[in-house]
Amino acid sequence: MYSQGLIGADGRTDEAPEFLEAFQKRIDAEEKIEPMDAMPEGYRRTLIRQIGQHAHSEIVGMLPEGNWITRAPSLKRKAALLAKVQDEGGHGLYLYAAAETLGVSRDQMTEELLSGKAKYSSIFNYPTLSWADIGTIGWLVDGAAIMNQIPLCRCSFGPYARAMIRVCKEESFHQRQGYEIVMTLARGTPEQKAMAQDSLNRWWWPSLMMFGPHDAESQHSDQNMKWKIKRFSNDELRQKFIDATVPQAQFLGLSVPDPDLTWNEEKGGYDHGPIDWDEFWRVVKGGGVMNRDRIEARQKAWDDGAWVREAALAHAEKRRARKLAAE
Ligand code: FAQ
Repeated sequence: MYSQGLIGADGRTDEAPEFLEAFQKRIDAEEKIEPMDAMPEGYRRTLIRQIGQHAHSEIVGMLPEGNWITRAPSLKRKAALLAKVQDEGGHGLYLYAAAETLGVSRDQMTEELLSGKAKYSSIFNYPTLSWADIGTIGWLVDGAAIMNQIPLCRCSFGPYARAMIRVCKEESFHQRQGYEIVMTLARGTPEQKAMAQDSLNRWWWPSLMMFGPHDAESQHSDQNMKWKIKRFSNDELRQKFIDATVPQAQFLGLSVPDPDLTWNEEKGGYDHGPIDWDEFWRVVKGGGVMNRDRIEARQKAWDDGAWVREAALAHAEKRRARKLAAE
């Protein structure tokens, strides 16, 4: 992925201090930065890294749920799931387009994903073992995505912020359809309720990991908050997610798989048990159950789509030549 390198992010930069100060003033005044505006190289690279990772996550994120379209238990469930998976594909496309305005091509971003240089969200390296997982993904994974993305609607970079508004509206529908699936199971037979509980047990901790490492370990947070790309830290968003989600689990009569989870009256939120960061980094670095399958599936889609890209280019070239000839 695009590392922030030596420019900007760590304070070392070749760019004039007056330029960086003037840019920071625009950020502090809550002005939106647009693609043709002058921007520090570190800001541009950070956005390419984050938006690229986000786009890859949406596209790879279609795979775990896509796996269940043919096995959805009714026509209604199939139609809703199909629409959801298509929405995620749309989100990936807006995000690739937003990143392209920063001077990176979609081909470059795809190459970085396929070569393992670019990351995508750790959550999509877990398998979907039962129908309940489809409900749980909508409830928890889309729920976590919304918690992270609502503040991104106020991101300082205009195209990213604007893309997030529509994305959040759609994610909000996804979250509700997921919760409704889990509610149906939780109110069903004892076997169905057990299936919902087993799914919550498997997805709870990976969902908390979606917010990224603890603040003390988060290498990009400080600079990203200064540039108003991020508005809240990883831990702040994780806490908001836990506080919103635990009552939803209680309402369903399901238990959150964390024996240390306790309400802390003083802070007005839940205290939680330790997150297994070894597991997080193992999954991020390619050692999760599904990492290999996910990249193989993306590689196959890229290879199978080569003729479409070639045909589109040939068609565009023909049109251009025809237009030139007519001039
Ligand atoms: N997985 O310094 P920080 C969705 C990496 S969309 C993998 O804290 P930052 C919708 C991070 O990239 C889900 N890698 O980084 C959906 C960095 O590595 P790098 C995706 C992770 O950028 C639902 C390193 O660790 N959402 O779910 C993860 O300040 C259902 C150090 O971390 C977004 O991408 C992780 N979980 O904060 C789709 C939202 N966490 O790049 C289908 C936008 C951290 O230097 C179905 N992104 N890393 O090599 C963000 O808000 C931020 O990038 C964070 C990370 C919060 C993810």
